[in-house]
Amino acid sequence: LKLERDISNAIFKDEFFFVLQPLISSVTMEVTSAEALIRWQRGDTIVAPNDFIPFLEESAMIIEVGDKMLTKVCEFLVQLKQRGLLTASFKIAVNISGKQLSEADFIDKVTTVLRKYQIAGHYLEFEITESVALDNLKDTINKINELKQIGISFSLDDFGTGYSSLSHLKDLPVDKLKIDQSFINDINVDKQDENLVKSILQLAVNLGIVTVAEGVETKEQVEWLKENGSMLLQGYYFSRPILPNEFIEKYLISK
Ligand code: G
Ligand code: G
Ligand code: MN
Ligand code: NA
Repeated sequence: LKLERDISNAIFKDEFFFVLQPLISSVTMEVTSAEALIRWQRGDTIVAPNDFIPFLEESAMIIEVGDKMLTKVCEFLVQLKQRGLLTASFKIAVNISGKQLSEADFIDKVTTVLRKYQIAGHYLEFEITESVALDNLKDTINKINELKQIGISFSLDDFGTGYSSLSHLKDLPVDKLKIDQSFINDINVDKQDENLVKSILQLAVNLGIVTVAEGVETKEQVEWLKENGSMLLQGYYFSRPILPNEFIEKYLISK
């Protein structure tokens, strides 16, 4: 298939890059971190991850591409550090696929890249989804704990969309819970969604987990989420995912 051949060529030609979307504190309204989102420069079109990540995952090429993403994010952090733009509380969140996390040498790879670039672990966050986490719960918990030892934090992505079990959430040592945008969309329209998000926020408070509301698009949503205690906000209302250089200009230099 042409797509598959193009994808494997894309790895050699280094056609993958990332954009950054800021996460904003609902208390200070300052940017606290950013999520790195992969893109594929295929000729003169930019391909979104949903159109190629599934292929990468099927073929195990996701390992190579995921490793490369981590390297690129570390290189970006080095650039920030050298320019004096890296504050101690800033971090970049990287999406980690289940195939990566279940690799036996995943932790070795992560520590090696951090050492190579002299980047402290607390500058990184790993986003995993519920399905990944529950795939092999015991192994996942062990790996998360080991990576947390070197300062890397974890967030549970797309919360609410998987075959989630609230009882598993208690066992997963994640720092953040990202409430899927499908629940945020109708937060001040649909009473049921409103109640659902309220209970997720309450649950997170009880478990001592920081909440992130994803897909925030309106001022009304921002107000509602502030009032109801979502600690971090992410979405087009603040910014679309933008190129790393734009992110520097917009959020790290101009302040
Ligand atoms: O950027 P966009 O909203 O189109 O991202 C769509 C999906 O692709 C999201 O679910 C996101 O988690 C996933 N994704 C983005 N970047 C990466 C990446 O580097 N690795 C993996 N495994 N998934 C990613
Ligand atoms: O990793 P995750 O599954 O959370 O991917 C987030 C996806 O949501 C990315 O593809 C990103 O481009 C997209 N996204 C981010 N903010 C918004 C938003 O405000 N509205 C919509 N519709 N999509 C968003
Ligand atoms: Mn994510
Ligand atoms: Na998400």
